[in-house]
Amino acid sequence: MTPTAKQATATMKQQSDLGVLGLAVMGRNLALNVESHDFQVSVYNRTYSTTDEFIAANDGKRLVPTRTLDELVQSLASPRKILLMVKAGAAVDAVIEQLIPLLERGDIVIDGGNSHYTDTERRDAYLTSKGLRFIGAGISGGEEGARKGPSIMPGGPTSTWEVMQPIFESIAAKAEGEPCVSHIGPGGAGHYVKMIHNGIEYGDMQLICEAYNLFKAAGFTSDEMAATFKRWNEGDLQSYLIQITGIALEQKDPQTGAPMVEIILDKAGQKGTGRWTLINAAENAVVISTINAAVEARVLSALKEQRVAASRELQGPKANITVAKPELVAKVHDALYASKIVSYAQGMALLMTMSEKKDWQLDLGQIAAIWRGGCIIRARFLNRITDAYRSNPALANLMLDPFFKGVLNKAQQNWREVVAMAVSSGIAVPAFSASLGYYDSYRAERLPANLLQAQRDFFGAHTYERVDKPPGERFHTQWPEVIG
Ligand code: NBP
Repeated sequence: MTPTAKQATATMKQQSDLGVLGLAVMGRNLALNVESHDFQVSVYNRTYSTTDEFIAANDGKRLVPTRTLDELVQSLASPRKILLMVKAGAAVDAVIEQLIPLLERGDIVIDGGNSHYTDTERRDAYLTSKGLRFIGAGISGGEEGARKGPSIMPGGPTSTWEVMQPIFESIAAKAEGEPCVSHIGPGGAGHYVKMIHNGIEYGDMQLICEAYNLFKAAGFTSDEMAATFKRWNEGDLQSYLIQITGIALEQKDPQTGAPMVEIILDKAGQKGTGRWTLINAAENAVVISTINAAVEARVLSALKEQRVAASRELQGPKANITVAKPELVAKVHDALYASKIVSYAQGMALLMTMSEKKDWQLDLGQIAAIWRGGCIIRARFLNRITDAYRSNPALANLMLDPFFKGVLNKAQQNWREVVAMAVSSGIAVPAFSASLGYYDSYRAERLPANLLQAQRDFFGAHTYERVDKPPGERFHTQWPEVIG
């Protein structure tokens, strides 16, 4: 036995503070994170060899391997706390069914996977009916976050959150000294907020890709682009995604020496959380056009073979970006920053709508605060969102906050020029232009919806309101008959 192992064994408790069920990438790293904060962790994986390997690789740590679920449950201090880190979907239900007969009243099951919030609500009601307690916790940050400090979005009853709080707060990332975790709300609120986080992540990534695409069309080398993103990471665009983009762009393919990103096939994958966000936004009539554009951009990218064929059939202009490079960088910076603000404004509007609908009482400022560290969208600018909602919790739209309004007003001219430049060069910028379209629609005193209402009244007698009469009064016109 190594000295560390001896020392650890000496401090082993009879029963563990937490059980982690599922030892794939996330589970094993979270178990190590919890253990490193002075907790004893029991671990279980359906395939025992994984548990065995994990324990062998982490000799001396306060980890207790368990071979069966019964052993796992028996190894835990009461009330038992079991963190499920299994594949989202049927596996979560299967594991819950197996655990129920083994657990006692008041024990806590935490689902830390990427579950759909409606599944979480269903499981919450089910476990509560069995006298058990349930937390649906969104956990963001991937492998590294899980090990070193993720952003955690737990939903469930306040009393259950309070039991979990010491563990969650110690393992979460810290941003300016504050743990990136707080109680989000009841039921499925935590997993819902994680879903919106992922939707926003899709938007952020696509906006960065559009900036890259414009730079490429303007003849930037990948090293020039890397330097640009690195510089941006020092300023108001500072974020994890900008940082990793700068690093990725300077990597060279060891086989060819070419920039690594140019060797990677332009076909994006997705796991579905972006699509869930779109469906939910549509169900609640909230516009999230930037995230929508981002999800659709991934879908279109996947049609690689069709795109290659169409590139020979469908005509467009030759890219012709003549703006000097430093000027282009400044303009694209503004387009990216403004589009990002719009994307967050849309995401926050969706959070606010669902909060009201479900009476979750989400604290939008606090949600932005716990996204500042650990998670994929971590960024300096989230502090500004926190400030915006702290000074006005009823803010109708983030774009109207004095700080963001100032940025948008300053950036809007460059933003337009970038979108115009892209359109006239035949370069698709779906997220930049969707964001600008939202901005221009939202700030339009009068939209062409008057004509739309005329059309609806024409073919369906749907009636309309008049500009010169009180709201709510409905009118109908006998429109001329259409022949043929
Ligand atoms: P996976 O999502 O790849 O799931 C693999 C784990 O699930 C293994 O431990 C596997 O056991 C277990 N499992 C399955 Br599959 N079916 C099971 C069943 N019927 N009963 C018991 N165990 C079962 O793991 P992951 O990538 O670590 O992700 C875990 C969760 O965290 C997911 O919901 C994921 O979406 C979410 N998440 C992942 C990331 C990431 O970066 N990977 C980031 C954020 C959130 P086995 O070894 O016996 O097959």
